[in-house]
Amino acid sequence: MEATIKRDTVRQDHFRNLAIIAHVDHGKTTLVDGMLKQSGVFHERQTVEERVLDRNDLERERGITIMAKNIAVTYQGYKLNIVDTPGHADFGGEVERIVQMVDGVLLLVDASEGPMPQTRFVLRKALAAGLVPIVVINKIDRPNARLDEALDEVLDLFIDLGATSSQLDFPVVYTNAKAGTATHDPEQPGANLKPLFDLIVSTIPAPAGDPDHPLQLGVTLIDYDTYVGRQAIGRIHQGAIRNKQDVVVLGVDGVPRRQRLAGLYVFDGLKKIPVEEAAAGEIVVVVGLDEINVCETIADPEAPEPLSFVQIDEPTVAVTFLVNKSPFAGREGDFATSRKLGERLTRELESDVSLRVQPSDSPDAFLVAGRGELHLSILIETMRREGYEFEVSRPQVIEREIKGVICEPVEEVVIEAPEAYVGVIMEHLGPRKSTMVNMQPGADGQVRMEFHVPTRGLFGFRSEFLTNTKGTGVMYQSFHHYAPLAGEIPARLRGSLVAFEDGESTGYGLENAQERGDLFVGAGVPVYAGMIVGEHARTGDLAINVCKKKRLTNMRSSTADLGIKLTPPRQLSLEQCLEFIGDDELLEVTPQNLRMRKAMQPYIPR
Ligand SMILES: Nc1nc2c(ncn2[C@@H]2O[C@H](COP(=O)(O)OP(=O)(O)OP(=O)(O)O)[C@@H](O)[C@H]2O)c(=O)[nH]1
Ligand SMILES: [Mg+2]
Repeated sequence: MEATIKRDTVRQDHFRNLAIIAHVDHGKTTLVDGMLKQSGVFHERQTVEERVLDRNDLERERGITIMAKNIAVTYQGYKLNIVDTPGHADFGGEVERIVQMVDGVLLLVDASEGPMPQTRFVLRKALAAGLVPIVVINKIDRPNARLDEALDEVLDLFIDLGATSSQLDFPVVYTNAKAGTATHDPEQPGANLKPLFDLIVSTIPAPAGDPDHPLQLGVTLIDYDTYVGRQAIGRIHQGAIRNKQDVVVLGVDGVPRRQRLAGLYVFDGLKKIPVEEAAAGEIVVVVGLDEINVCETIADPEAPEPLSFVQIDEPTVAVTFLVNKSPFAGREGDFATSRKLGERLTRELESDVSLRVQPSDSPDAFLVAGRGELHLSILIETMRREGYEFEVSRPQVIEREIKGVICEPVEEVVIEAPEAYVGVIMEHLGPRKSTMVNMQPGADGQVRMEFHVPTRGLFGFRSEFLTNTKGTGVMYQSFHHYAPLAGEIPARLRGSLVAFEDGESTGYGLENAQERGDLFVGAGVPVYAGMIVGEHARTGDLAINVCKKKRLTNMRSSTADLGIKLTPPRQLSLEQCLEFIGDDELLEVTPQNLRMRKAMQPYIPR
């Protein structure tokens, strides 16, 4: 938004607007807990759950932040508007927008891990937006914390990203977010977060903006509330805004829309409190502008002038969403039509600017592009919980022509694993067209390796990696650059076990099937011809009759099943299903079930 704002005009001295950015799990949301607690937001005896901001179901289940969220605390007369951001690479789009709302960032770095791929990504965005950084070395209580190395690596990262000399002069504070303590000297343990609060007030500049200028409010986040409807969250860059006033919304499409505010709020602790007026520098919530989207400007009707928003990185991965056409279609979901599917996907676009939805040649299929498999799988999971049923195709990477050459996305992958597994990791990454860029021994026999791998080559790698390292390895990936196509990458080696007719799986049928591979279903499960019931132990598919009943002798069939020993089926998660399905296969998603099937219909076993 630099273009229209002179950051050095009038400053709103009692505000500080900042975001907390970091790689996934480095402790952002936990630090917010501490800041909320120590600024007296909760009553003395109130029990507060951990990571209180991660309140949506999927966030709590997965222990990660998916959506950025605002809070505000008061410290010594200053109002600190703080934005917690997601650290997972797939939700990097949130961070890209938020840097436009704040003047400074807390760059959190885990003291034992040091900077990781997403640290680089978020710091690059923050530096490019000209934000003032404070480096927070967190988790200093961990036994393998290495404060000096971590800090050195952060400094290298700043230099590498071309930080200006004043950005390089960043202050550092050491924290234990879990205990809620900060200190300037790691030898002297802190007692509370006061050193951090003081640093925020003294280093992050007060927001610029002239309250007498015509209104310009940049919308950065959208929230919903069943009570008040659509809420636009953004910063007032210039001027002031009054509740119930008329405004003009300058849309991304360039068409101005005149509308009236129905409510105006500011953040206070975890809450939004109604106000009659707010001015430049403040971050506000605006209600009543029905169609409002992110990256739009709310402006003065007399002198409407748009803010310029920075370009958001393009999506790298796409899946096709299709109307469910499996033999079980329409049985389990509340919304299943092409119209419902299209409307829901379009709605998602309004709040998620890093997503793209394109109609396809068929009215029943939509191409949905996002930042990564998790970005898309969270959307799939959210929709299925809302009652939608549909099918999705295998994820594809989005190629792009650069200077006449077809290029594909390449990810930076950081792997940490015990030394003993280096061989097997290399063996599996090799055929995936990876390039090793760094390898160094870490603490306790661990090795840290950095690779560049085409995004395409990483599909299906994670589960293989976890198996190969017996769950001891960690792996992070983040989009790095586009490069010319790397050549052919071998597809999944093992085929699918495919049910051969409609019916219900039986112990007897499954017992035969399990000799041919790993099963995904147990006994008594409704199946249809063409449904994938397991992974074949060899290449190529195998059609198999899992509904077969033992010919009745004089025993009843249920008793006949008693002697059967079935290995418990492998339950694939949504992400694992997306990784498993091949080009000629689909994943059927309903509120109750995930089923994989051959796309061909009717299914004719070969
Ligand atoms: N030992 C220790 N653990 C911490 C500290 N800070 C955070 N943690 C733990 O680290 C884990 C991740 O913390 P979060 O606050 O969810 O991390 P985050 O950066 O918000 O993660 P994302 O939002 O998913 O990127 C949690 O289990 C925290 O309890 C710390 O200072 N010391
Ligand atoms: Mg978080």
